[in-house]
Amino acid sequence: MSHFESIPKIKYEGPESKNPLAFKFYDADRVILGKTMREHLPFAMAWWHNLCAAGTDMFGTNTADKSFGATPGTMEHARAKVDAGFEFMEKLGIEYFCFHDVDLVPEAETIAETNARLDEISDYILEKMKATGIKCLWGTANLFGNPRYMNGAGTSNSADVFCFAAAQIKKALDITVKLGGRGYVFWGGREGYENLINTDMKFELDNIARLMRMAVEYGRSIGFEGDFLIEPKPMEPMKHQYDFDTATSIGFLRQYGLDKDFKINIEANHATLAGHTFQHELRVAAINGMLGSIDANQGDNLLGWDTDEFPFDVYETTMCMYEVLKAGGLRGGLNFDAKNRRTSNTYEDMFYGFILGMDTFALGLIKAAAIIEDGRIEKFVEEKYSSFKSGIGAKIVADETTLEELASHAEKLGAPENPGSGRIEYLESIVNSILFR
Ligand code: XUL
Ligand code: CO
Repeated sequence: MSHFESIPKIKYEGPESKNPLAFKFYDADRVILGKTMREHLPFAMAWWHNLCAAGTDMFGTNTADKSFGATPGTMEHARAKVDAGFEFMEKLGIEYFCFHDVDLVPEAETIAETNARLDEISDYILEKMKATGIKCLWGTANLFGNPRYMNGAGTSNSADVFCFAAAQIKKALDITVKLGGRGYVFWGGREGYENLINTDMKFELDNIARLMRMAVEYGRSIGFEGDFLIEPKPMEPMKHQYDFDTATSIGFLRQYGLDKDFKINIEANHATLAGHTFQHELRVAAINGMLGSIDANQGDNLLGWDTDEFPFDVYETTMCMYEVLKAGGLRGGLNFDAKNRRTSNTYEDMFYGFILGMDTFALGLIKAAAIIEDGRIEKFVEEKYSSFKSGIGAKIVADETTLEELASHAEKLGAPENPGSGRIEYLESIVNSILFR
């Protein structure tokens, strides 16, 4: 049975096409810098936004119908979501999906019953994966929705709640391994605090590190070879989230000896909430060898929360793909952690969202490759630091000098040297001339 009968397979028709159900820029087999677009852009569908969320917000209930012909809260509905999800991904040529445990099945009264449901649905998903070639990018456990997690999961004050979290992680890892997932994500849902007045920050951080260490030990013991990933976010739902940004998360991982098993999953809208650009977060991860995966979405400059919009800002995706290309590609993929606006409430809108997002990243890839091929920006940056290529600069970089030698070098120079223009406006105009040619 088809859930999206009126929607054809989405094809590439080129920038001139006026067909709303066609790609204008995403041409899967087109080769860019030696790899196809499909290889550069391992797109994934987020089970939660696409198949579960139906428009409920703080002020009102669902506007969209995600029942897919079944009664929500039943296993029949869980299976219908699998059918709809695979049909959706096939029609768009999306090759990966990501899930939380409770996106797949309704949570039951007991852990044993929930786990039995997860076994059943993952069998069904596996069948679909075999039939279509679609793969699992990453799995995770939802450790924030249930009221038991109101004070956190790995950072909860309750040892019993900590054990519930462990049980969910264990099962989510089982399912991720069963489905061949490339990664396992820890987004610290309620791992943070509302107020330091009632919080033992050091205790909470030590504890969540313990939970992650046990997850790594268990995961490796059942044959999980992929990356564990932290997905940083500075705020929301907690006022302060411990995994504030990439630098903070890397510091945490190194402090607790978890950095060999973990990488970072960078979400565009989380970067901007942290007061960074998306590009900044990618660069920090890349230079630390921690660039794992991307949650592809976009925030809103006027709103201070996580709006999870489908990306349409080509400048942003260009700078993202510039970082990804320079880092040698992604280990993970590009998961559209994005949802339709509440007012875009039809099945067609679900497709329009992905077409927009995929085209925006395809354009970003094309333009980032063009910036690299153009070479002027990279050449400028290279030359900016050229004083370190010879003379005293080369000695500094080779660690072959002392503070005394540098001081006497400076004394001989007399007046301080002008370090040279940063040429920001010139460089920005190069980006524009490549974007809009
Ligand atoms: C929340 C968020 C999550 C994670 C997975 O802001 O991004 O959906 O991606 O738990
Ligand atoms: Co996310």
